[in-house]
Amino acid sequence: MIQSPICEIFGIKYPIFQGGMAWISDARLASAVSLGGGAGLISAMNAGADYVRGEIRKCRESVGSLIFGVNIMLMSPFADDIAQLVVDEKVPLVTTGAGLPSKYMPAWTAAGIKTAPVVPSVAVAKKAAKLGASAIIAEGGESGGHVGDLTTMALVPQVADAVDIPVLAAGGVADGRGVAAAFMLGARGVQCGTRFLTATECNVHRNYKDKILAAKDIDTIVTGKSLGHPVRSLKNAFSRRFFEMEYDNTLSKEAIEAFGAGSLRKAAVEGDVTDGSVMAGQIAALVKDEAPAAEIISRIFSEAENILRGASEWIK
Ligand code: TUI
Repeated sequence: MIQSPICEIFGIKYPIFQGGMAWISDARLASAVSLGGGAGLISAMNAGADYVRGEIRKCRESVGSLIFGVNIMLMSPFADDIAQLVVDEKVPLVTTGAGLPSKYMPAWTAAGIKTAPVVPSVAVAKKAAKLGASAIIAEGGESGGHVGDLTTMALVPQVADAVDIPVLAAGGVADGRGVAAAFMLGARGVQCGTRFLTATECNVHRNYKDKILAAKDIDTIVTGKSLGHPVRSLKNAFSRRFFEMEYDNTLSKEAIEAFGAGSLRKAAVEGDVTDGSVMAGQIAALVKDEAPAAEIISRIFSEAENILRGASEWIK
C-alpha cells in the first residue's frame, strides 16, 4: 500500500480523486470511485441546486459513510447556491475550479468540509493554502477542459515547495507510471479525469467513449486562448472550426462564444462528437480499455507500487 497523508486526511484507501467533469461526473461515477477506494466527485458544473442536491443524495445513498465530494466550477452562475448547498447537505469534500473559493472557505471550514482547490500556478496555490484548504490539486495544462499554462512536470514540484499542505497532481496521469512520477515530483496523490471517461460506470455518451479509445497522442487541441479561457479537447470539426474562428479578426468575441455555447453537452450527452466539444486530456491515447472504476484504481496503484518499489534498482 502507498502511504500518503492524502489517505489519512480524506480517509481513502488510494490517494486518488476523480476529476469533476461537467456533464459527465454524476452520482454514478462518483460513487463507483468512492466505493473503489478513491474520492469520487460530482460535478456541479453550471447546474442549479435541485440537480446537484439529487446527485448528492444518490451518491450518499450508495457510498454510505465513505467520502465523496462536489466539484464547484466557480464561474457557474449558481456557485453561491451550490456553496450553500454543500453546507446544508453536509457534503464531506469540496473541490473547486476556475477561480479561488475565498468567499466560501470560512463557511466550509466551519461546517467541517474538507477542501481541495484546483490551481494552475504557484501564486494561486499559496492563496488557496492561506485560505485553509486541506490539500491542493496542482493541475497542469495536459488536462482536459479549462487549462492553465504550465505543464504538470513544471507545476507540481513548484507547488509542492510553495505550500505546506499535501499536493495532488492532475493533468497527464492515467496509469501507475503517472502516479509514480507524480510522487517523485512531490505530490502525495493524483486527480484523474480522462482515465475515468471509459469507466463502466461513466454515463458519458458511447460515442464520446469511443472517441477517447481511438485517440492518438497528438489528437488534442487547445482552443479559447485568445478569449481568455483556454480549453483542451479532442480535435474534430468543432474544435478546428473554433480555432479558425478565434484567429479570424472579422468575427466578434461574442460570435465565437456563441458558437461554443452548449458544445460540451452536445458531445457528452447527445453523442455528437463531430460538432460538439470532446474535452479530454493529452493522456487520452493511453486510455485503451473500459473497466469498472474500482478496477481502474486498483490497477493504477498496483502498477505504481511496483514501479516505486523497483526504483531503488536505478541506484548503484
Ligand atoms: O475547471 C477546470 N476545468 C474545467 S471547468 C470546465 S466547464 C467549461 N465548460 C465549457 C467551457 C469552458 C469551461 C471544463 N473544464 N479545471 C480546474 C482549473 N482551475 N483549471 C484552472 C483553474 C483555475 C484558474 C484560475 C483555478 C484558479 C484560478 O484562480 C485565478 C484567480 O486568481 O482567481
